[in-house]
Amino acid sequence: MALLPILTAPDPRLKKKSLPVEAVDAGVRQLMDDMLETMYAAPGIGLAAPQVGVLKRVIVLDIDREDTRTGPLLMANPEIVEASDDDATYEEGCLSVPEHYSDVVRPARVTVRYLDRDGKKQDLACEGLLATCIQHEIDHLDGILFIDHISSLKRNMILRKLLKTRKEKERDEAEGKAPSRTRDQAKDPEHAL
Ligand code: GNR
Ligand code: NI
Repeated sequence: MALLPILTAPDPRLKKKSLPVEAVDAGVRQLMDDMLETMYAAPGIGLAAPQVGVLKRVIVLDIDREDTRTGPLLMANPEIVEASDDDATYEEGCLSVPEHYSDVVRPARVTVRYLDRDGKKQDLACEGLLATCIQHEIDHLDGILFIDHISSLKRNMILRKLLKTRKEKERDEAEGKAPSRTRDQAKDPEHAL
């Protein structure tokens, strides 16, 4: 098991279309297990392979709620085979768009067809947060983020803020490489100049 670094927007890899897996082999199972561990650690309720820089159609989810206790769901090549006409609105967030949340409208119920960890074909009917989350994860496999479902004004504002935060972090890290004397060290005779 391993924790994988999560990419944040804007990153060109998050805009790419992922390729189906040919089979759920040992490599894909390893990826699923690492993604699940990474998702729990984040913490999040879903994660798609492109978020960890792997452009394969693999997603993991775990919606642990009073009304929907599915346990961990590991899916390869997931596809929506049925969607309801009526919509539901959820306030969505994304590990690749940290600290930003927006209402997104999607079909309220969907049926998803996928290969499970054993490579067995499954059909799962979903509603509520699980339906929303599965659609959010499959969007990732097509290079779509939840901010692509909101107004371009709001989207561009979020992307600008994310870029600014990243630049500040990079600047702090660059300065951190040559650590300046801390206040405590300055007071300590052993660190006197
Ligand atoms: O952890 C997550 N929470 C969430 C909340 C509402 C709608 C979608 C999600 S998915 C998100 C984790 C994530 O970024 N998955 O791609
Ligand atoms: Ni996401």
